[in-house]
Amino acid sequence: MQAALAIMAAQTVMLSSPTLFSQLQNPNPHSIPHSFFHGVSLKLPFKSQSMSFAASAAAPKPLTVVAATKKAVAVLKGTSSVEGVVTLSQENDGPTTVNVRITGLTPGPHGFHLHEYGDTTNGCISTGPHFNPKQLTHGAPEDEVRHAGDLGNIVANADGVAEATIVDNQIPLTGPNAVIGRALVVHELEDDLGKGGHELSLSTGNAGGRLACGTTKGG
Ligand SMILES: [Cu+2]
Ligand SMILES: [Zn+2]
Repeated sequence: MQAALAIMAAQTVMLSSPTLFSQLQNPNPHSIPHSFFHGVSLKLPFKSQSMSFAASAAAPKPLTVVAATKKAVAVLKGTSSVEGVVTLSQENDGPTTVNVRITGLTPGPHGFHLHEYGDTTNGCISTGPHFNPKQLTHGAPEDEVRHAGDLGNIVANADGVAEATIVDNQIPLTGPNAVIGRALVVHELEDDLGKGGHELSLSTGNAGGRLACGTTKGG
């Protein structure tokens, strides 16, 4: 088992490194450092991070063998003509980048949130409240006190098209608070970001009805 893993890892390193690959093509077998495979085979630990270190040490350039990018997508639909596609991606433990394109909106700002449930059985109402694992009140994306799902507003242009790129630290695609299997929702009205003084400001931002929603699915 250990040997098999080491061979697999060595193959990964070989395939990922043009220099090593060309060395393997070289008819002169002495051009391959003998110690190289021994070093990898014997020292390679099972943790992928250490593998990255071992690979970097053996190769002339840093490798991206273990740079894990997680992706997800949500297709938003509703009862009106509002629809859209949202893609999410996260590299390792970094922030999540959310790319939004929604059409059919009235021009201007619309609340945009990640809601708790991926359930759309009874339309967007089934997606429940804003995703809120820390049990805080509603706020702006840049606020300390906010729901994790508070992504602020997206703004539709005169053609009713809203395009945005949101980078956020509270909606990871892995781990205990991963947002796969939840839902993205676009609202009728502007989200007041908790500051509107309305009775709904601290729960929903008083953003009105749910125009379209879609479950976040891992890719
Ligand atoms: Cu919402
Ligand atoms: Zn909220």
